[in-house]
Amino acid sequence: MIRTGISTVALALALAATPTLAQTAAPQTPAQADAFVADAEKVLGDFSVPVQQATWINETYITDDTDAIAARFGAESTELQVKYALGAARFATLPGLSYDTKRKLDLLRGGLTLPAPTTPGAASELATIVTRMSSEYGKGKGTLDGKPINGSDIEAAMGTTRDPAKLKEMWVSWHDQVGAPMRKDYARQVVIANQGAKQLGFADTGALWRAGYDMTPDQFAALTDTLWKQVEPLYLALHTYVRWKLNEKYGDAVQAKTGPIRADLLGNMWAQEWGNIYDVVAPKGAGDLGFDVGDLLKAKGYDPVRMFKTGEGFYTSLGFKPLPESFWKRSQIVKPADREVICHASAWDLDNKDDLRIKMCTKVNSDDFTTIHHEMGHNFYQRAYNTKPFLYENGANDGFHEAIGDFIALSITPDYLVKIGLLDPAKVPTPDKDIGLLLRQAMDKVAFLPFGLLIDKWRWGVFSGAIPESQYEKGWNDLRLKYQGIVPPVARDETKFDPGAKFHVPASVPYTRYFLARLLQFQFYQAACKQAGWTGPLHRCSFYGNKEVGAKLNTMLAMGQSKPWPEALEAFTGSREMSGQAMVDYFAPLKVWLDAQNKGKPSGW
Ligand code: X8Z
Ligand code: ZN
Repeated sequence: MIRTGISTVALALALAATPTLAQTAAPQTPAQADAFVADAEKVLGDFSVPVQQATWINETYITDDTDAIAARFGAESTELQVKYALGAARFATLPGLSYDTKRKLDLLRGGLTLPAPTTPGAASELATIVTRMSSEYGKGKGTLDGKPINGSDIEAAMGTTRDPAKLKEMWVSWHDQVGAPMRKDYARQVVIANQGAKQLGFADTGALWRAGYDMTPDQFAALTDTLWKQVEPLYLALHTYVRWKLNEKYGDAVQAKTGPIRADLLGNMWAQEWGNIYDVVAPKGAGDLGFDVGDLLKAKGYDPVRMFKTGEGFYTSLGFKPLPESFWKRSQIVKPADREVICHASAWDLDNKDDLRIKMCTKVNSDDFTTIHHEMGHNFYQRAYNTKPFLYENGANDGFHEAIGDFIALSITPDYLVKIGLLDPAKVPTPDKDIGLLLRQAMDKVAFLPFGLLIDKWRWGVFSGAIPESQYEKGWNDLRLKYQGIVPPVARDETKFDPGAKFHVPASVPYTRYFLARLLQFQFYQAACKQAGWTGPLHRCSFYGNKEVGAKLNTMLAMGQSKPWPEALEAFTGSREMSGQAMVDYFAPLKVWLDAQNKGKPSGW
């Protein structure tokens, strides 16, 4: 899977604050540092292959045995990474280090997501807990009409069901049956990982996560707040409009005209993307797009493999080499019928060279068509940097990794759908349908922003102790209300654990990356459309087939994490700043329209 990114400045600062680490052991020479890094790179690179193989087998065939094997490899991998992280600390203040050695030492120190302390047994206990939570999530079931329903089916059903009682049943059963049972394991995991983070010189695990962005953890937290402020008015306008429409559809008893929105009405189990209820909010006339990508795929008889081939076709049109033969043999494209797997989509490079794979439980619908482009973005990124040294084989920061495929998918415009034969040319929405197109896009992209931000606000709070174990559930619901303006369909108490019902919490995947990616993808898209000489409305631009854009993109991707992320951003966009402005520009016509619709209506919650 995707390894995490890292910072340089932050680590140096963190290190300076921990003299015990910096001052242990005798002084070293730059040549010894070079040798240490070379050894680390070789050993960690070699060991990452069997670790990934064991994890792949576990996630595509969950049994007690594969859990045990994955946990064992996970523990060994953590121990090894911790050993090198602690070793790297000894060289950090040494003068005369080369640029690459210095950067790689910093990467070694901050490269763990869940460190364990060196206490015997700690890494093993942590790995066992993490594997258990992740597998329990994979096997998790909710109910619909009283019957069990698995994760990928319930996710799809939340998108198509419009009966509030059934939505409530699915929401409550999923959160009660999947989230609540992991509460104790999660709390224990926090304790162990925090001990590990402290031993590495970080205040807590959240500070370690925030250290991966070429600035200090505090600076990074402040940056995320600044970025949110740029796009918050857009979210507020969408929330106001959508709440009104939900009230029109369901009436006051289900969705009031004021206050927060009921979380299960938004077409997604986590209320993170709302595009599935576009039919509920579409304005008359201007909102009738005349097509839905999922319906088009079904009408043309697409199956999941053809959806994948279509996604690959976008990348090859930019000049990227087709995926290797092994991709098609080894990927898990649909849910196996005879065993438990983790359905949540992920992209892998098992040998850090060209053993690229995707693991999905693909359904023929619009969400999964986008997800295929998303996952392939990871694979093409991994391949672009596969000649870099092992420690540089990662995204410029983790937000970049998450943004590439989404940026490509922004080019799935009506004209593009015509080009690939999915949409009848006579059905291309006319310019008077632009608001509908933008609103459809905003329901996914804009709606996501506060969710993308709050998952790690919660985890940062949990790791720092600001949200104690006795208030896990309250802390979660407070943030959901504050940032998203949503409430659960039924009252929750501290016997529950709703964060555990979202994949990335049990699987320990940091989430701020997706918030950053939501903004970065519009920066990339705006830049690509400019490179392509596009002069029309931004949301109608598709750079499909543009080899110059592809070549320039490849330059950024091939850098991996060899340089601080502003350099990678500059290489493709000319800017060194992450910013919400490109997204604001893209949705500017919609904002004007939403403000007009919302006039005189209650806003906020
Ligand atoms: O987890 C993912 C990808 C795998 S990296 C499918 N995403 C986030 C989510 O599903 O919550 C993509 C969008 C946000
Ligand atoms: Zn991803």
